[in-house]
Amino acid sequence: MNTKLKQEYEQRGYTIVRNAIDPDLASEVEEHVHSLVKKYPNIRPEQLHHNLLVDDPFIHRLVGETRLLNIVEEFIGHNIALFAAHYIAKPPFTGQAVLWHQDGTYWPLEPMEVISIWLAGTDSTNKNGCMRVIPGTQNKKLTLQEELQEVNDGKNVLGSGIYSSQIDDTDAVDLELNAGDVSLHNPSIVHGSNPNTSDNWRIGLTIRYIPTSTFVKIEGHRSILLRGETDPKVKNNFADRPVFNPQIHMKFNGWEKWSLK
Ligand SMILES: O=C(O)CCC(=O)C(=O)O
Repeated sequence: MNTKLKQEYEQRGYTIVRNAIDPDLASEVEEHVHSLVKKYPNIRPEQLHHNLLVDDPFIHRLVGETRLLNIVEEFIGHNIALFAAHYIAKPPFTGQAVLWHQDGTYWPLEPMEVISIWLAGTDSTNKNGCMRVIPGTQNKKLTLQEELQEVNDGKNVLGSGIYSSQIDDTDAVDLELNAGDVSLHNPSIVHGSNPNTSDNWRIGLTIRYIPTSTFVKIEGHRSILLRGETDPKVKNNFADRPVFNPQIHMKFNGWEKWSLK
């Protein structure tokens, strides 16, 4: 058990694991985003949401990566599911910002037992709009959705955020990562990111892991069972294991294992 990682997370509401996945897998993440951008030309690359990913064999392979699940198991135990994944890929010069928010505001999870991994598919720095957190805010109560400011100016990944008058970002920390690193954050911590005005892509995958005892209260939502057992008392839906189809899926290392049910 990596108690240092847990201690850091408990104290600060976030922590970082360097080289959490191999460079080859991180390169595939980058390639995957570019393949999805081609496949969905009318969808902004910051908006490649769970519904577009949940039947994709590469995503199942990636979120089920043993090294990631071993980290997650320390926090939420052995019975692990994916609640949601979302690529927030910011293109050069025009990449959108993410307004200050707490993830838990948006999630109908019962209980709110969940851990987020933010996986870097490219380097993610202050220059290209890395994620930023305000340490200590993981202990604040969740802002309700009706208390948020709605902002639909096309410049933000989320259409809402916490009013800036309620934010003190003096102590905000840039979570600068290299491709293949991950950060972990608490569902209550206030976080966001600046636009990408640099000439490089900033690619990140948000991966939300829950214990199978957490109920996802969204009609028709499909989670992915990744390790251990489902909980018979908790009626979540799970996606089937996808079958690799070269017409629609990116080829990746190990795709053959996904070519048969
Ligand atoms: O990708 C970003 O800049 C923000 C990510 C985020 O809000 C999250 O992972 O909850």
